[in-house]
Amino acid sequence: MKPNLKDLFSGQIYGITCFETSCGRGNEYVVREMLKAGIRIIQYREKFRTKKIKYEECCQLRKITREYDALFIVNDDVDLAILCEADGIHIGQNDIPLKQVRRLIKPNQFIGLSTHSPEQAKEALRIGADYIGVGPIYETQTKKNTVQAVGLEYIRYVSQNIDLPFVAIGGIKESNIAEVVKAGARCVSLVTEITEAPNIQQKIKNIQKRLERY
Ligand code: TZP
Ligand code: MG
Repeated sequence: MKPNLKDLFSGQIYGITCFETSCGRGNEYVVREMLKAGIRIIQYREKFRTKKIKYEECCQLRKITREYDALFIVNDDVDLAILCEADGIHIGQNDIPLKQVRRLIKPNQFIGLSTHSPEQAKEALRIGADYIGVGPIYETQTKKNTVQAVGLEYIRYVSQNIDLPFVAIGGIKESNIAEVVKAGARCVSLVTEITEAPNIQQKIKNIQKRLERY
């Protein structure tokens, strides 16, 4: 059975790996810090590593996330998601079409799709995405060649019109998370804010406090 993402995405931080911004710390260390601080959704997203290293890291992180009963999601690589028995796969607008990804994965695996506009959100619902990414909310350096920042208005639109779990992403920091939550986000992803933090667990605790307040 697929997990109930509506509940699992409620009031949560969605953790994403990013070796480039992790200040030399390995993904295993960073993910363990996230899990120790209470994050229960981890996405493996590495754009500049060989397939072999990605495979090895995914297998390792799959094991660790199981220890914490956390969801493990692989970005882009459907083959890796299948091989490491990830809970889900996350794809973008320019990846293999969702319908085809569905043919490859197991019935209990879910698919997340990045969206950047109301049209894409409606289409995601129509084609059966299990959850959507909503962003980039603010300008971000993390995603190269990315689309323009979509702003808080898009969060409002999705929270009011699209009946799918979603994660808000892109340029979100401890300092601006309040307005993201106020706009309707119940699940947020802060990539550099967390991976760059000298004390990752403390940073996550601070963000969690702000999430709880709204
Ligand atoms: N998708 C939209 S923006 C983004 C992704 C993967 C990167 C977000 O990184 P940051 O550091 O939280 O701005
Ligand atoms: Mg992709």
